[in-house]
Amino acid sequence: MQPWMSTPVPQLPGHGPPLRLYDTAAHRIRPTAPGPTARMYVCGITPYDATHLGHAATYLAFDLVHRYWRDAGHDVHYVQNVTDVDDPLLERAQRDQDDWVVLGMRETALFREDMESLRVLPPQDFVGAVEAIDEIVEVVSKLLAYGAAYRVEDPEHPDIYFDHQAAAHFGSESGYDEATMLRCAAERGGDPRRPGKRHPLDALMWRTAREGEPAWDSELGPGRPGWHVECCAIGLHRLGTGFDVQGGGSDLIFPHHEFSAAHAEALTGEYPMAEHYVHTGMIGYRGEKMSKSTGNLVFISRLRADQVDPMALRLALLSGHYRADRSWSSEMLDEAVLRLDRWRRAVARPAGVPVAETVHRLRAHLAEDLDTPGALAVLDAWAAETLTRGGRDVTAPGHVQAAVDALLGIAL
Ligand code: 5CA
Ligand code: ZN
Repeated sequence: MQPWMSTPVPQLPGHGPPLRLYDTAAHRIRPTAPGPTARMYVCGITPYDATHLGHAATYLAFDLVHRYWRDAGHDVHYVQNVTDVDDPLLERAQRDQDDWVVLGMRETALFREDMESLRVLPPQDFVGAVEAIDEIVEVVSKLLAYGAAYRVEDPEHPDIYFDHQAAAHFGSESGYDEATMLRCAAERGGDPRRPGKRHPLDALMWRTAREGEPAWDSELGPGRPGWHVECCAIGLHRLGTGFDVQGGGSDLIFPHHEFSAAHAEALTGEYPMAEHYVHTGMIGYRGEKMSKSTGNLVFISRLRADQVDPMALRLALLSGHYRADRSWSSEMLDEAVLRLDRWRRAVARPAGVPVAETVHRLRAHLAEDLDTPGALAVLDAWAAETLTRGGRDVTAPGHVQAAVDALLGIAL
């Protein structure tokens, strides 16, 4: 698929410390250590509804990773998928008597516009499940041949499942016990009660064709892919194994990322699929997680239509820490509008207070697990001093403007 347009990223003098991120699998903050090209896979949208603030917050967090690595001198190979064939998309299309392909295309187009307006740097590879069917079939076929996948004993629908015991490190990504795994699987797209499986946890890899559902001919027989194998195949095919970051919201810790990692281990014999598993907190609204199924959504496109400055929106979403579950409120946006105005007035001054220390501290906060509240406070202090004391450094406003753009993605 075509990704969205990129915005130019200013080059800043110097570098910050290596980026450290919380790794779900290790239960602690660890340094990232990418090679010349940093490799990141972030789970993309299922395009059956418009992008809401929760999605946006997640992609903004990984945009900061992308930007920090670029600032540190790395190239970044960033891959993102689009789950453009899956149950929720098909169900929504049927409910609205819509064509599922057109629904997916429409919502993906809107997502691109939303990302561009928020100045999220695009992935290098933006890949739909449908365009990756051949890659997915190859993975499933190999896992069947290795005995890591099997067909359920159901003559009508001999669907293919992954035997979770085929990966020696199964469970190491989430760290969950079996009861928690079973509960999460039931809540998040799994089917623990499906008869004929070797174990209730085993996850669907290939769903044989059903009346009225899309299906692709393949050596596995006509059908469509399961969800976890989609991200495993798309990621491995482009990044190889042992890439730097696998990312998404905390709702993907289990079963999605556990199974993608387990498929990859059973397929390649190598472990781990990703050096860091990075998960964002959930954005809530009116007391509940913002989700398409709950319907308590605030859409980015709606806010854009209401003339909300996307930079204020970006700043509002960055004002909390990415790992914290947090609630959206319109006051957050009001505060961000005022903050943005103070920063803009300060960089519009002909001179400001010196910035070397400011940029150093800004980088240091971001390097420590993307401490955006700390980073924003550093900039607040510079803006306040420049607005009250004035300052004599004529290069300062330009430097701050470039740093805020390069590292935080905010155009002042
Ligand atoms: N297509 C799959 C991933 S392969 C999927 O989960 N799609 S999604 O549209 O449901 O979510 C897209 C991304 O937004 C995922 O990374 C998900 O974890 C994240 N996300 C969903 N809801 C929220 C929320 N309320 N707050 C923060 N992130 C969220
Ligand atoms: Zn995914």
